[in-house]
Amino acid sequence: MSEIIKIRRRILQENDHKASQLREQFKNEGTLVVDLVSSPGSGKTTLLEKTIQHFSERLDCAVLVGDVATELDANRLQAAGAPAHQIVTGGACHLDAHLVAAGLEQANFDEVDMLFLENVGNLVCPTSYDLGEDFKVVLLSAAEGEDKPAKYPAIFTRAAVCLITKSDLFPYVDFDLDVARQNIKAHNPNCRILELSAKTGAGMDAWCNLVKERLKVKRTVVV
Ligand SMILES: Nc1nc2c(ncn2[C@@H]2O[C@H](COP(=O)(O)OP(=O)(O)OP(=O)(O)O)[C@@H](O)[C@H]2O)c(=O)[nH]1
Ligand SMILES: [Mg+2]
Repeated sequence: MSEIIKIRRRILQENDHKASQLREQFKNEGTLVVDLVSSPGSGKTTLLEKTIQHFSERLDCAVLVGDVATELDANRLQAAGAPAHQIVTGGACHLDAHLVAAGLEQANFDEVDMLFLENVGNLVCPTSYDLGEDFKVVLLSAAEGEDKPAKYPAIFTRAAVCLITKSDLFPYVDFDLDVARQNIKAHNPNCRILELSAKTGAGMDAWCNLVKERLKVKRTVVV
């Protein structure tokens, strides 16, 4: 085995160890944790702004958001009404479990019902990193093209949910929804696929219900 493969394997093992500790912590706290992954600009922060607002009077949400630079997204999410903490990776193209643990320590959130992790915009690097989440969600926006699940299969294989975002753009872009669905299902037949527009609100209820149901199931299992 080459040195590079050995080092990469060790990094992932250490990450998995930390992720297991986080998962145990989230289980004890009864917090549902969702990792959002997509290419840059697919609509992660906008989706979270609307999700936070949807739950504002019923459930407590918090967000850890990763970006290579700036605190812009954390500022947006705080303005939307949720405790949010920015992890500035300074170059790293993904969050890892150690960054999440350090971010949580710095953020010092109160216990929440749902913790959203907005990963760094990237369809490749976040795939291999367990963050202790309950499930990963991949976003694919209408403007990106229906071929992306075929070209970047790993994250579509790993994600439990795929959100086809910016559905309000369907009339204006050449996006073949049927082919997109086939491309996702080819890699992950069990993937739950939802179409939505955070801009118009179409499909947002289905997404929020899905998250709420997952929280219910998690708490039923824990208790
Ligand atoms: N038309 C339309 N535009 C949207 C929608 N959701 C997000 N946008 C726009 O898409 C752009 C990127 O949205 P963000 O929410 O910042 O995307 P992101 O995935 O968080 O981006 P990064 O954090 O940089 O990876 C912004 O100009 C949004 O206003 C939508 O449902 N419809
Ligand atoms: Mg963002």
